[in-house]
Amino acid sequence: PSLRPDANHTATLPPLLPCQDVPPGLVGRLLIEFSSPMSMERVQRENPEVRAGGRYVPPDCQPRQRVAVLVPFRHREHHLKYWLHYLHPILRRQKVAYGIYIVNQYGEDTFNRAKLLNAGFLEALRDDPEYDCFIFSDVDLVPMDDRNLYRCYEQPRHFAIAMDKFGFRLPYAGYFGGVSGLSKSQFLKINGFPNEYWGWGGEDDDIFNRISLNGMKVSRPDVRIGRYRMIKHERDRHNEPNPQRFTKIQNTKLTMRRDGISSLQYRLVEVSRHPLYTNVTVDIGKPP
Ligand code: UDH
Repeated sequence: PSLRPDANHTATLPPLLPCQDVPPGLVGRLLIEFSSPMSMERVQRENPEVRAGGRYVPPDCQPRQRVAVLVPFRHREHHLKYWLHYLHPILRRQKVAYGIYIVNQYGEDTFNRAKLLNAGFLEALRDDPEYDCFIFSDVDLVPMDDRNLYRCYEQPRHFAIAMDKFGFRLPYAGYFGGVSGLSKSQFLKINGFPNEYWGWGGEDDDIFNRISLNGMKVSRPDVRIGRYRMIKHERDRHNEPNPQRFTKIQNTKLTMRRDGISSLQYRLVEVSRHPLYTNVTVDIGKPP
């Protein structure tokens, strides 16, 4: 008789062992490029293990965390194909139990990355209340090493520490942009992200301030492992640099308790399950 009886008898299966702290199938440094053509059909064909809505659970071990990967988004379909092409296999090798959420800003008003991510946090939890770890990733950033483990840590994590566009170095000590991760309790402790940064810049520094002001420290991978390639692009329309960002980041201590997940308001426009991701379109309004 088989050790793995058919579906009618799964209740008798022995429980899976916890996934190993260092997953055994990692390959290390990866070749990442964005010049060969990519299609969503190809990415779907190459990732049949991913379930509808971009969900995956390792089949051979019991994952320790449930990870929602949230991507702020508008009009970046071309980047999304590459991002999904690279990220799904990496997350699978990392033995992550995950769901991918593309948090799409409705309409054409000024972009607001941090507010989108706040909305994504609540919508992911509504989709699956079991998520206990949240990874926030720009759609144009792909890790160059699968030892950069997409999970949550004792302290809030900054993953994208060595991007090609910054010469594979941190641009400044308090940089928290690009890709970051907080457990549910770390996220709630800082009252989530600020909702009041419209346009480009500053929201990541505000989040860094929130973490420090709440007695936490940013944790980071080794600089040889935290390397990223960014898909080159021009500045998007309706995401101009925000001139208020310099004064706003001086005031995090005063604003963080009133501005955050506790004060978030938005209108859910649509949730749709695609083969490799869940699209969540939200109307987050416009700057005052
Ligand atoms: N994003 C969108 N759509 C937008 C704006 C931003 O999806 O219209 C998301 C996307 O996930 C992106 C992230 O927000 O990766 C961050 O925005 P960004 O890529 O514009 O920020 P970055 O700092 O680039 O990477 C700034 C403009 C650089 C212009 C350089 C011209 N040579």
